[in-house]
Amino acid sequence: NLTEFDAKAAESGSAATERFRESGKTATVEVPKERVSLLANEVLGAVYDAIRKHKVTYDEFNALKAWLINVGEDGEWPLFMDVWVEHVVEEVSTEDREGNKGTIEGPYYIPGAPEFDTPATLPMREDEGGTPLLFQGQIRGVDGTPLAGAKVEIWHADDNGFYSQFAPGLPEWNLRGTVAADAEGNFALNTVQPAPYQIPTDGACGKLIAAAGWHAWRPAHLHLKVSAPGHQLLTAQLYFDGDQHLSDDIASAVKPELVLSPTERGNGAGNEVTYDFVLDAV
Ligand code: MBD
Ligand code: FE
Repeated sequence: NLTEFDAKAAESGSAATERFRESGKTATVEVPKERVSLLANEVLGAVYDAIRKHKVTYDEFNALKAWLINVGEDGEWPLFMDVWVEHVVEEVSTEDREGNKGTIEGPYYIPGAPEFDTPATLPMREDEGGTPLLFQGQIRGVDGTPLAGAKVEIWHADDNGFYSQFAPGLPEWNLRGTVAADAEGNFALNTVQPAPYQIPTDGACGKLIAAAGWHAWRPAHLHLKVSAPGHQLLTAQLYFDGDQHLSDDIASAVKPELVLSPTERGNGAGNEVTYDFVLDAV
């Protein structure tokens, strides 16, 4: 009987690769020839520049080749892309928004989580670890109008830093859910505060981190997708004040607007925090 502590990079990686293939994200993509050529030339040009500038050796070239092969074998291309590339794509694709800041989706989103009306409690184990957290807020348009029909999808790691469906031994939808807000866009949900998250250290991405002398940590975070009819989908993460990795997230996905400051509810009831979302119209 495997537990979440038996999580292996190659298994969470291949689950993430499989999920990406099934996501439909590539189904409609057709990038024009001119654009492929432009971008491929520019990226390769940047690689040639680095090789010349630093006089890259054959040993280094072969080490890179071997490592790239391992990224694929470990299924870690989704992890690599989301940790080291997605934040800039997110930045340029949302630069015109007036409403809420968002941030990267990351590799562990799964659509179709169980649905609840507000106030909700996310699916969790009877003895789920972590400080209980009541998370509530309102979803509005940029003009301040409360948005009827709004939904908050939320997914996050447990108190040990593991995600359901990507580590063994966890209930299928643990700490994942879709919460329907009320007619005024208000939502409230009960969960537990996640722990800081370390990306798998035993796969190819972990090898790069160790070889470069970096660290593998992300600050503790809640992942969210907030939606409402007639409005742009907001993909975001929320972090916690005082987390030591807010300033050195390996995935470069922290923004100051996305940091929560929960307060104690008293009587051992855990913490609570209010955070409102503002969505741009489509
Ligand atoms: C995560 O949990 C995550 O959110 C990102 C962006 C990358 C790896 C793991
Ligand atoms: Fe995450």
